[in-house]
Parts: sequence; C-alpha cells; structure tokens
Amino acid sequence: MTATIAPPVTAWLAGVGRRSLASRLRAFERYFTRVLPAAGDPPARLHAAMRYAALGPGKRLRPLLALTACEAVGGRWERALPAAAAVECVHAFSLVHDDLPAMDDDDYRRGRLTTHKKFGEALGVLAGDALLALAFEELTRLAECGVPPPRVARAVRVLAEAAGSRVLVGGQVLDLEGEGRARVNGTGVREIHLRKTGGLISASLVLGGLAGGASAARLRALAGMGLELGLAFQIHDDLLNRASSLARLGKRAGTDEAREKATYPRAVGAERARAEAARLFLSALHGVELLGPRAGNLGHLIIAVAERDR
Ligand code: GRG
Repeated sequence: MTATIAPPVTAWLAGVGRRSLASRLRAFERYFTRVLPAAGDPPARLHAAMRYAALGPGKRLRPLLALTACEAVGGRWERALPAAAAVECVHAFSLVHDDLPAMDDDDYRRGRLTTHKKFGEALGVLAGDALLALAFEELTRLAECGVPPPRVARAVRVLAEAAGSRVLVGGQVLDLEGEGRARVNGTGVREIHLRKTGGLISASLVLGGLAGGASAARLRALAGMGLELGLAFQIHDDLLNRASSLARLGKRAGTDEAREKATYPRAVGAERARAEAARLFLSALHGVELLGPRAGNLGHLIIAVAERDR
C-alpha cells in the first residue's frame, strides 16, 4: 500500500467554495513543514519518522480551527500559526502512539503504512515523544508573533491539560479499558470521545482565541463550542468508520466494529447517533454565529466537517 491512495490534504475542503480556508491551509502547510526538524538533521532517522508522522496527508482540522478561531475573535490568523502547529504536533503524537502494537496495533493510517510499521516500533514511540515536546517548544513562539506573555503561559497550560491524564491520555486509557468488555453505554462513549477527541479540538479553538486576543467570555464560548464540535466530529467519524473503505478513509473499514470498540452508533444505534451529531453540529454553529461577522471562516469549516464523507 502506498501514499498514492491517500486523498490530498485539501480534498475534504474541495468543492465547497471555501477559498480562504484553502489558502490558510496552504499557509499552514508551508509553516508546518519548516517547524519539523529537517530530515537530514541528526538523528536523521528520528527526524524522518517525525516528518512522516506529522506531514502525512491528514485533514489539518485542528490547525484550521486555531487559525479561524483567531480571526473569528478579531485577530490576524497568521498570529495563531504557532498554536496551529502545536495542536497538530500533539495530534500527530497521539495518532502515532495509538497505532502502536501496545495500543490499536494498526498497519495503516492516512492511506499508508503507520509510522512504526515504516520505521520500527522504537522509532514510533520516540517520534511520538519528540512531537509532543515539539508542540510546547512551538507554542512558546506565540510570543514572537506578538501574543502577550501571560496569554502564552495560559496557552501552554491549556494544551498541557488537553494532552494530559485527565483528557487525551485519560481518554485513551478509558478506551483501552472498554475494549472487548461488555458494551459501553452512550454516556461512557461520550466520556471517551470528549476526552480523546473533544479536548484537543476545544483546545485548538481556545488557543486560536488566546492568540487573537479573545475576552474571557469568548474563550469560554470557544471552549464549549469545541467540545460540542469534537463530540459531533467523533460521532460522525464513528459512522463513517462503519461504512468506509481503506481507499476512502485511509484505514480499514469497520475496524471499530471488529475490535468491539466503544463507538456511539454501537452504543445507541446509528439513527440516534446521526441525530445527536446533527444536534451538536447545529449547536456549535449557533455558537459561531454569536461570535459575529468575522467568524465566517470558522462557520464554513464546521460545515465542511459536518459534510465530510471521508
Ligand atoms: C495514544 C496518548 C494517546 C492518545 C490516543 C487520538 C487518539 C488518542 C487516538 C487515535 C484514534 C482515534 C479514533 C482518535 C479519536 C480522534 C480522531 C478521530 C482522530 C483522527 O482525527 P482526524 O480525522 O485525523 O482529524 P487526520 O488524519 O485527518 O489528521
């Protein structure tokens, strides 16, 4: 299996006339490529593994959320580029570690071999570790973009909490504990999804808001909206996972079902899952509307997420 079956990064935004989103995505890609250590820098194989893991054809949803949240609250989106890179580094770390034999033991991710399959298990672990450290190194660069130091410190705390034992890592533990056990109910699945997916999506919006100078009330609104969006995104992903093929989704179809994973459709049925995702997407969009006219790109982005079929 090669990278050629993976959709290009922009594919999920195509055909929806969201030109400014695509241009922010391109700017992010250029920036992010420079953030990652060059593949030739020693230790070269580690850096090659980090670049493979981070620069693969993902959707870059979290960076786009950070950039569009920044502009939604009146900031220049470029100011949030370090925050966008930081959330993508944490995301990439979590995917690399999630694919390891000790966790989901996956061979394919984003339509190509997983990082540990390509570089070996030890480098898979270490590339993930280094990406997590790089996220915080990068976040401090917000100060170079003119973000006041107290806001930078707050951003570091927000991301550390989102990546830590109460949120991302904690969600992974709950998920592992639930695997193969008696069916996890809807409330249990919500808890896992909010931690594994909602926390980082919420942090992406908050970091963008911090970079853009958002008030405390707007930061709270962004955090709440992010949890709704994260939950909606994950339920939608669960539904896509049931139906999609390796070529469309970049991983094997129905893998959640096969592993008896805690998914929302499995817990409450596909119809209720669909209705819940729609309710959450609409509620997040309502929150965006309240942010005012500069939140247009964020709104477009959420609609693209809701309409995603891969
Ligand atoms: C190993 C610490 C640790 C955590 C793992 C993120 C995670 C927790 C596991 C990955 C598997 C999974 C289903 C996570 C839920 C979040 C999610 C849907 C990730 C995939 O996000 P996308 O679709 O990925 O944005 P791309 O490839 O587009 O970047």
